[in-house]
Amino acid sequence: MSSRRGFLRNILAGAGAFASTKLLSAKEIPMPGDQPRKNPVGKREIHEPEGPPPPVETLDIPNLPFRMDGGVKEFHLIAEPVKRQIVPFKMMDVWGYNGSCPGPTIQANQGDRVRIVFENHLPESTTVHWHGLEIPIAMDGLPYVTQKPVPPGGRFVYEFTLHQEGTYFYHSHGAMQEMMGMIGMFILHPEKPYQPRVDHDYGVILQEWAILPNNTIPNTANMEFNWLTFNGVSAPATTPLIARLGSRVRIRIVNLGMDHHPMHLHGNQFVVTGTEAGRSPESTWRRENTVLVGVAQARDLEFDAKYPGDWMLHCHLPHHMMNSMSDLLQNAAVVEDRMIMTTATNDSQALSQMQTLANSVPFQHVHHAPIAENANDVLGFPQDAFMDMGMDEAVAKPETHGLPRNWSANMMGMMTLVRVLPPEKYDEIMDLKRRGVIDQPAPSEHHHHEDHDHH
Ligand SMILES: [Cu+2]
Repeated sequence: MSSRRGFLRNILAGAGAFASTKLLSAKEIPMPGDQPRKNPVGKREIHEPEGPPPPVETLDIPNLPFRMDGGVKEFHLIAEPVKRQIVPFKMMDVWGYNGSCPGPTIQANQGDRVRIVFENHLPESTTVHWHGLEIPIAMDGLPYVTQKPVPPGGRFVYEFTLHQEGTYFYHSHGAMQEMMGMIGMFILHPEKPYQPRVDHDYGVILQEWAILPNNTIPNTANMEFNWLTFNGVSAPATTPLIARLGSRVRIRIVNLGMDHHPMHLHGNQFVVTGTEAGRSPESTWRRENTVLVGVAQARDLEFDAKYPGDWMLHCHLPHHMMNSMSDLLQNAAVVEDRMIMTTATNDSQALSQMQTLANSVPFQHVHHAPIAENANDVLGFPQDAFMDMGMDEAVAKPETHGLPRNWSANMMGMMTLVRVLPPEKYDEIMDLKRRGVIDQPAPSEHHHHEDHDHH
């Protein structure tokens, strides 16, 4: 019980750290589109545009603060080892920037002069490449070709003018370092606000990792990946994207890994309004609900949030909709060569497996979904039967407020919820966020599975 409290405290401390980062950046980063707004291309059906466009929110990742030096926006970017809790029961030792993996989001405006003072706190040399930016060759971050590698303890000053707009990213130009997590988003807000205006603007970085049981360090040479993340966390630890009913939503998705990810949104159609090369002309927008985000690509999606509900956004590759359960099996006699296989083939095995996990991490869980009496007589069983792993309490945050009990049981891998909420529900969550209140799901009775009886 005390360890559970400690765990919640850690979560709270983490949330506080993120909150303060957000406050800092909110103060330091001017809102895009300061210029007066014209009412554009006719009337929107469901809402009237008002105010400047919102800043981009890369949930679970802070913004990189800056200071003004004359007319130059100066950022400090530090490459360093980072500990990242991917889900409540799994920690990763990865590399990133400024204590975050992926690195903090850089937001600037089209036309800005920026200086990025880069320091290398890694045990090996590195550089920073600005993916898609049209900048002088000396700033391109290609080791030996455009600059000397930045040695451990060394620094390099990148400085350039941004004439583009859109969704970009920065990354190390070493293949293994990329797979250790060294990427961050770089948002260029347009001089003239995009039309139509959006009310919510979210950023998501897709990554994948190969981490063996009882290990915390990604195997960067591996070709099979057992952990798939949005902004450095796997579902159900991913923070839901919150949207007010009747608003327009943009989601910017960037992919750096070994696989392409078909990203699917439930219950809505969106249009792809931009790529890694910036905004696309409206004549090219087409309706889709699944968009392939290839390696090194960015895709901006927009849709009108007119259907209330908790709509899932996820990679549709089946293996990217799982978390490695092999960590569960550390005490089991058999670990199959399929890293994601469960060794449980019946009720009591599955329940004791769940109890093992529940004991190792202080979270409340519930039982798996019902199975047939003769399940074990059916060839192929089990498939999804024992994958359910509810952990509502351990991943609770303001954005999960009001989700149905055990919502987290089927959330795994590259997955999150887009919660389209009526105004009063939306305001309630915004209020919880402002006050930094962690939502606590209704408690249910504690028990051990040894005492479990069927119901
Ligand atoms: Cu995928």
